[in-house]
This record gives sequence, C-alpha cells and structure tokens, in this order.
Amino acid sequence: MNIYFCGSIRGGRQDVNIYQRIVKRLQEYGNVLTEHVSYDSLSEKGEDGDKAIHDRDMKWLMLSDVIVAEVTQPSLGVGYELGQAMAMKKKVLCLFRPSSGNVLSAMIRGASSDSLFQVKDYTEHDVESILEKYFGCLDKV
Ligand code: 6IA
Repeated sequence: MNIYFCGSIRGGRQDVNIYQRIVKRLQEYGNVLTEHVSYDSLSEKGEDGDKAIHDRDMKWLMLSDVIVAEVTQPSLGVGYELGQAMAMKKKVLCLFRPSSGNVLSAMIRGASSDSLFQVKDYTEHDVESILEKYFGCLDKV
C-alpha cells in the first residue's frame, strides 16, 4: 500500500516531532512516499525547484492509496494536496490536535462528509491508536 503523508513545511515546522511519530507508525502499514516531510533537516531552501517539487508530489499523490495529513499547523501546501486528493477520490485521514489552540479550517472539517474523507481530533497520547484503528478498518472504507 502506498501512503502519502502531508504536513506543514513552509507553513511552519513546529510539529515535526509528531510528524516523525506518525510516519514511523505509517511505515508499519505501507510504503510512505513522502517520508521527507518528517525530516528534521528539511531546510527552507531545498535543492529542487518549486515546479519539480509540485510535479513530483502530484505524481506521488496519484500513485497513493491513502493520504494521511497532520493538519494542526495550517499550511497552504497541505490544503492544496487535500483538495487534489479529494478530486481524485482518494481515501483521506486528517489528524488535528485541538489542544494546540488552533481552530481547523471549515474547508477541511466541513469536507468530511463520508468515510472517504475523515477528520479526527486527537491528542499526542493517542496518535498511534487512532492510526491503528483507521488502518484496521481500511478495507471497509
Ligand atoms: O505550503 P507548505 O510548504 O507547508 O506545504 C507542505 C506540503 O507540500 C507537504 O505535505 C509536502 O507534501 C508538500 N511540499 C511542500 N514543499 C515541499 C518540499 N520542499 N519537498 C517535498 N514536498 C513539499 C522541500 C523544501 C522546501 C522548503 C524547498
């Protein structure tokens, strides 16, 4: 199974530790195409041009079976990826931490109307169990 993980990059890297925990767990369920999103060392500059990054990520998004997005830190790129994933009718799980004090965009929370696009509120303590439950029930999605 190909899994596409989305997390904020230019939107702000303050949640990178939780991205790492999520990616580590996702690697038990499949091949994570975007492991780099969780790298500590991802610099603001990067070596690829923006067009190359966009085109490669869209190709990976198309190849993916499931998209998991950590959406607590607002990111234009993650919002764009989620809109594209929705248009491709992919299975999407969005994870949001209300304890951050942020309020999730209505365009993301409001998009969850069926099992294909799910939004789950979570705390740092239960991230692994939420993923276990989601991937355990995936066949039914
Ligand atoms: O707007 P953001 O940068 O926060 O968007 C983050 C999302 O877009 C992530 O889920 C990634 O899948 C994708 N993305 C954005 N920038 C990159 C990137 N750049 N490499 C791969 N995927 C990316 C490398 C470093 C960059 C700061 C130049």
